[in-house]
Amino acid sequence: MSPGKQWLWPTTLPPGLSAIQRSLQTEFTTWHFKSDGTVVAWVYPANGQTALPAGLNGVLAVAAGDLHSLEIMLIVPTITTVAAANGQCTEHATFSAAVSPSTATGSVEFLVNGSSVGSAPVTDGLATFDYVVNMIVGEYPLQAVFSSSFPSFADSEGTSILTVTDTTPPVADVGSLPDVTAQCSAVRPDPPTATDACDGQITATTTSPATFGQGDFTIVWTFNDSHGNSSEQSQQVHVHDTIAPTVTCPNDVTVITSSSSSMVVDYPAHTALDNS
Ligand SMILES: [Ca+2]
Repeated sequence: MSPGKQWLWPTTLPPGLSAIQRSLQTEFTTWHFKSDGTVVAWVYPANGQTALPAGLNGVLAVAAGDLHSLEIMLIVPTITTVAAANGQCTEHATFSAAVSPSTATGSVEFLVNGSSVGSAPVTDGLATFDYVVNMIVGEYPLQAVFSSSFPSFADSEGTSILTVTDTTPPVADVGSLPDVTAQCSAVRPDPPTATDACDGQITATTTSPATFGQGDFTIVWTFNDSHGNSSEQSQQVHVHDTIAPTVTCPNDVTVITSSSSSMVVDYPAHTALDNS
């Protein structure tokens, strides 16, 4: 026979019974599921108890009473929904599995790519699990396996797909880059790095020239990940000659003149050195 017409929880128990997990009552019969997996039937007013029989397909137990023989059928819950919020490579994804009937008690184990990643209890027909993704971009099979804590509910399984995406650009490793200052000219500094959740460390690229003359410049560094996301970081270059030339005076020139009026004196030109 199929499970009964009415669930009663709690219900009045026959005297002397303990460890009753749940009871089911029909028009003429009440039977009780014990936490050790046995079943007690309570019928007018005799009661009989039996352990779980082996080899009966879909039958949890048979309990004999005074007027009745009861076959307790296995209730097979179904996982109606398995969902995974899309996850980024090293971020969190939320798995959920809806179990029907909602009275089913137990837990749902989640498996990604065939490997168990953890389990969550079923509450009001729903199990949710926070999964820290540590995988490359792609699609992975997701399984949800319900295991009942109550003997009249069978295990059940549902499947879905975990989609790991990358929509997050790389994040620069330092908040700001130091200015480059020089008097005469400057060489473009080494490129900075950034860290990406999916690609790891990324080295910047730029279209700025390799050297800079006099003036103020902005180097725009670009970090590109392998999934079309990018971020930028700028660095200032200031090249200004602020040092005046240094004059070197020639040595004194001493001449002996035979004229009292004038005399031509030759001396080398003055020179100056500049830092540029
Ligand atoms: Ca990325």
